[in-house]
Amino acid sequence: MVLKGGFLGSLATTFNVLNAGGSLRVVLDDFDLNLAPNTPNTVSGVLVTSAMTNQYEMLTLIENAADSGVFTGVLHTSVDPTRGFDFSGDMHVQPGDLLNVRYNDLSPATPVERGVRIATQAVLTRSPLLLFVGGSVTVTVADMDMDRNPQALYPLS
Ligand SMILES: [Ca+2]
Ligand SMILES: [Ca+2]
Repeated sequence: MVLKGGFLGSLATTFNVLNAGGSLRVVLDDFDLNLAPNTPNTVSGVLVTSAMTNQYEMLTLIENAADSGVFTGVLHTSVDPTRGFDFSGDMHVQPGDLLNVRYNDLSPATPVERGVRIATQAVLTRSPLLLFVGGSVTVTVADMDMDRNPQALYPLS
């Protein structure tokens, strides 16, 4: 493979936080991989790894136009706490998991990475558990995704 050389690839994902079971769209921008200007090229070698189970999935990306150097691919996920088969095309994820999306650019020789968090489901608790007429109830929402600023109390709306 002859590389035109020198463009450092950049990776983007549709979401920084993905719902478990959702599909993650990955975009790689590296003009070096546009080997034929008159036809869309394909790129395999974008590796996605689950931090919780260490399952691997390899994405094949397709150039979105004949001469763009921009490649897109989709990773499907399933809500399943067991480790899925590597390279099955279906990443098993659970809430709180962290997916690492990695592409090893050959020119320049530099790994490019992005992290995508799997959303945690909010847990509702109330206190007291038994209500009496005229009493008050406190509802607590525990959801790390809502906490955009860990230094401050964040108002829910
Ligand atoms: Ca490159
Ligand atoms: Ca092309």
